[in-house]
Amino acid sequence: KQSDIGIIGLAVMGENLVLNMAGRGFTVSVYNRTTEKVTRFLEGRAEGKTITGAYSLEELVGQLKRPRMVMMMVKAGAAVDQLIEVLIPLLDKGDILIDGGNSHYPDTMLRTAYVESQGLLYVGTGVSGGEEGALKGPSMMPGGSPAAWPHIRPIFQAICAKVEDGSPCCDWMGKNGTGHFVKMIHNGIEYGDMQIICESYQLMRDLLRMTADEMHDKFREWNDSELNSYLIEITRDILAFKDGDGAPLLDKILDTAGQKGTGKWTVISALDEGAPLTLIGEAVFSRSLSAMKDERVAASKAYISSRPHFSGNKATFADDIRKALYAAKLISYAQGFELMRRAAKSNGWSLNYGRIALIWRGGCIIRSVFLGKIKEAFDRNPALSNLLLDPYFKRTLEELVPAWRRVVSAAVTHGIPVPALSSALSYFDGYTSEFLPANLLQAQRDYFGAHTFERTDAPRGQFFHVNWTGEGGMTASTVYNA
Ligand code: 2AM
Repeated sequence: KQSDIGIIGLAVMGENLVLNMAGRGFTVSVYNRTTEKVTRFLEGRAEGKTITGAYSLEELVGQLKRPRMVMMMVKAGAAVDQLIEVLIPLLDKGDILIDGGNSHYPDTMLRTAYVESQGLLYVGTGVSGGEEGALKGPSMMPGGSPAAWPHIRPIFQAICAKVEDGSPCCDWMGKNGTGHFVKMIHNGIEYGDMQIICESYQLMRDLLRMTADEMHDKFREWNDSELNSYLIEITRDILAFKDGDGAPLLDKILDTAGQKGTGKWTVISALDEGAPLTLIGEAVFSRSLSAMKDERVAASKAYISSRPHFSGNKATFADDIRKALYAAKLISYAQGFELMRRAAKSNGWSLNYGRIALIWRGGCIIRSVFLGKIKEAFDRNPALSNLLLDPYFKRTLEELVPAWRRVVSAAVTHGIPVPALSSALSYFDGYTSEFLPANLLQAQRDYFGAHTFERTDAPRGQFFHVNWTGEGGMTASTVYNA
């Protein structure tokens, strides 16, 4: 009897995905480079399930139904390219190679073209939800060769998370690198969500001097509001978690953040696309700053700060923090979706933004009730250019902005860093400004580099150069828009 799918790579994500598939009634063949892991898996967690082991790639391929589906769950990078090279000669026309790892989307674009040129189909799929998601139902973002979708769909939509109405948190994202691109954006948004939660926590801890238990209560309240989400929920639980001695464990965790690089990729892609992804950018930089622990300790001694004591009403201010958090979240998602829109345009993709919001509603780390609002916004207007122009976003932001300004003002006055909350507010103020000071910027560029400018009293697209000093010539440099 032949298997429905073959999985290569029995690390945590691979193992859990295999168990998830077997639990849904699929037959799965498994292979791992270090073959002892195959035996250990078969004799352990896979025992008694519809899982078959293979001890070579040839054996794995030989165990599969046609068209064969081979899913790689291996380390991103060279391992994927090596496996592709070995697998191509073992597979036949129409067989499907799937990369379920955390690959960078430009790699997936190249690999799709290469594998397609060899007569096979290629899929790069984002899988989000961590270990538990992989086992119980992840959010899945596949993209690549469109002809592969009807074949992988029954398995992927069976094993993925479901929204309350039963909709699967997995859908086809589009051609070549779209799956891994959307997963990358998901991770960037995750960085942003975590950062604004952390800034809210710091405001409560350092400005309002709240205890862990008091903050736990706040996050519990917030989780029952429109902020309801996985990350708020785990923050609530983290604040309640006590170490062996009964003190909050959180207070004993060193404040230096790590990162694996997907947030950085997102920000690099924003810079490449010219998309103002300010909140996620600040989230990435905040992790970098946090990692400079020794320097921060030294600087904190060099600059003894006299941070004024908070004298306002703590209860109302705590509620203002909730509002600032939600407002910044709206901005972060508007920025993230704007980046997707731009990347889709430059790569010739047609992304379905409502569908992406729906896929993120369940299973993944950024799952939240709020994503339903984004889905509704794109249902109302699939061509929506920026989420901030949607009526729900507009109404909600108008309601939140006064509290958001109070929070940022108080943070600045009291010396509490709020890079994400404040830069998002500046973005909002800039986005909603008819006039920005870029007139001066253009004048400066023309002054020193003859870069030319457009005039408010002339048609757009007509460029002027002025001899600012009376010395340089009247030769304008070539117009460019970098
Ligand atoms: P291993 O158990 O033999 O190390 C996560 O590291 C997973 O990727 C593991 O299952 C690991 O196999 C696999 N992996 C890493 N590099 C690989 C490669 N070059 N070829 C095949 N599998 C690889």
